[in-house]
Amino acid sequence: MQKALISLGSNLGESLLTIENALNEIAKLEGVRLLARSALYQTKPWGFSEQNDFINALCEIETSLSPLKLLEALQGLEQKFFRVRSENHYGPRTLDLDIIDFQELILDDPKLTLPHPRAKLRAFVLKPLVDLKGDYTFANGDKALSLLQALPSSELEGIKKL
Ligand code: PH2
Ligand code: MG
Ligand code: MG
Repeated sequence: MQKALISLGSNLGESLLTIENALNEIAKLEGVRLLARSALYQTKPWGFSEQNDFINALCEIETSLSPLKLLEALQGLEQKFFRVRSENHYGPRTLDLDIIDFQELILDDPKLTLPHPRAKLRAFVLKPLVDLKGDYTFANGDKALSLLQALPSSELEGIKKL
């Protein structure tokens, strides 16, 4: 069994409900056990500001799946929640499930980079992570708490625990 972190995000439709339902669906995936989940956060859009606020959360799982099989399973769930992929990499979505870290693995696959390359820049990932795991250390040695403290204060002001 291997541990992994998954970030959840939504800013289209009934986002609060979507994130709660997605957490339940993750817990039901074959080969996946939900170990812990964060609170929900309302967060200002990152990367592309002309869109609604997001609801974000983070969970920790234990899994027997490989990283790419886990990615497939999560993309299956995104489809189930009617996600339509658009040109805009940072644009609105009903459900986004990103693998943030997977055991001690460093991976540079065209389909999946681990740890998630932008997690270190995102308060909406780091804040729930620090709440859940304290000063978590990523597979590449990065420390969640130091990264969070290094962010500009505007990033932290943009997220609100619900
Ligand atoms: N996801 C993005 C782009 N921007 N901003 C917030 N606040 N939350 C997200 O989950 C998010 C984002 C691309 O996946
Ligand atoms: Mg994402
Ligand atoms: Mg994604």
